Amino acid sequence: RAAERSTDASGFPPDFLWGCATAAYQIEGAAKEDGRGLTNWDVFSHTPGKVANNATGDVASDSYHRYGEDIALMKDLGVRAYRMSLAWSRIFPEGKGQPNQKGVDHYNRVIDALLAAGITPYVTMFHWDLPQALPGGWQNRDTPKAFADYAGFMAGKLSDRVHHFMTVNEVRSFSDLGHKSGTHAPGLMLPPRELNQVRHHAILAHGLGVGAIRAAARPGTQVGVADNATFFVPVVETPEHIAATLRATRQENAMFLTAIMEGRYMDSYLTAQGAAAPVVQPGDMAAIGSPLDFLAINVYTPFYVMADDTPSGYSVLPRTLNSPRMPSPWLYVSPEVGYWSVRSVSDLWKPKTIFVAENGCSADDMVTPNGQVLDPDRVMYLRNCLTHFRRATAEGYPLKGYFLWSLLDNFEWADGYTNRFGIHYVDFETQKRTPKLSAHWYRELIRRNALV
Ligand code: GBH
Repeated sequence: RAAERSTDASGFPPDFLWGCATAAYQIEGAAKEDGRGLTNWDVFSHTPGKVANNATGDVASDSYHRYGEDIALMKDLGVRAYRMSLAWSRIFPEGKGQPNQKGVDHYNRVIDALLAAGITPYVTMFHWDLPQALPGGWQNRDTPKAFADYAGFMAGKLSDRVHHFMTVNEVRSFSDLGHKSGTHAPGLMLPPRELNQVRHHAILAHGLGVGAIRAAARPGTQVGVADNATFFVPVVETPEHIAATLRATRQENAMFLTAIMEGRYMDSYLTAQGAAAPVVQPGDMAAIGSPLDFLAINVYTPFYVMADDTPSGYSVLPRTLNSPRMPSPWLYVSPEVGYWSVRSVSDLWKPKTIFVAENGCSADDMVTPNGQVLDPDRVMYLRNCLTHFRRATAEGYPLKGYFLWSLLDNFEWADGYTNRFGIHYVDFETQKRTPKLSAHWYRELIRRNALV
């Protein structure tokens, strides 16, 4: 097998980590089992009109019961790593207070089964399912503290076997979709000052979480964040447009990843927000800027950017009517983001290690009469993205691994079950899993450690 591994222009570094990703609320189901507490997503999805077809995560892909089957699928693919999230409300049903041992037992079983299959777990502490009992949710400054307590507690339980933790998934998504557009839980549309405070609490949760995980975990435990920074691609690869790309990346993520990587809010952000700027307490920015062992990025849709002589020095191009996209209306096809996402964070902040924590797409799955599931559009999308991620590795950027979103079809948040991101098809009536064409393709790519 090693002899077959490619060293030509399609190859990835020999130790490149191939994986798949999922998140608790999207796959587990078992919403009322073993003492799990209610989350904001239970409430939101059970509110008529919030999720497509009023779908919920009550059952989802039933992975709470079928994790053994899911691990077998991964073993079959040959992935070396699995990015999963923990459901905070299985551990602390009220968000804080008394832990629920049955929740801890569940994740111990999953981790042990992964290790027995030779698959390394990468654990995200929070992927959007907030315990409903926490008063005021992310608007309350106590929530980041409760998060840190929970994250530290679980790091203490798992760090004998789990060596990579991500604090939170996508601060922008759960802040803004939940509290600005209101399209995700808890469905609020807050005015700017309150919104900025939620954003501050989100990155503060990350920062306090880093400290709590480090304090509780064994030495050597690696801690990072999984963020979907807004990424940019230069319209033309010339020095001035590349410089504009870096300016845009830093500026447009000022209240999220830029603050995390730099430990301060950019002056231009604070000035622009004026009276709506968040209230920052002493010590907050130091926590938010805690040095990380790795940076994990979720990479989907970028914007094209060009240099100009406006005060910011750049303009973001609008989408055109016919920009190609996948079935999720927000998911434009711009595979160059694979290279530019990695290069931008690397040039700006020099993280020692970068992982792609998510990349993938919805696509139309065609089920043949003999039960095969064909998704050539997904293969096209993934192959193109990986071509550009490969360029980043070839140029020496410290991209060490890639987690494909997603291992299997699941609850796609406000889209319910209408958009499928899996490389395994899930029949949501029977819960039967079927590898799609893309799974066969990914297996072959991993086997060769090269584009295929
Ligand atoms: C990721 O978010 C999530 O981490 C993951 O849970 C999810 O399943 C996956 O992507 C696929 O969506 O409809 O106009 O309100 C990706 C970033 C940002 C994508 C917000 C969806 C909603 C845009 N997400 N976006 S809109």
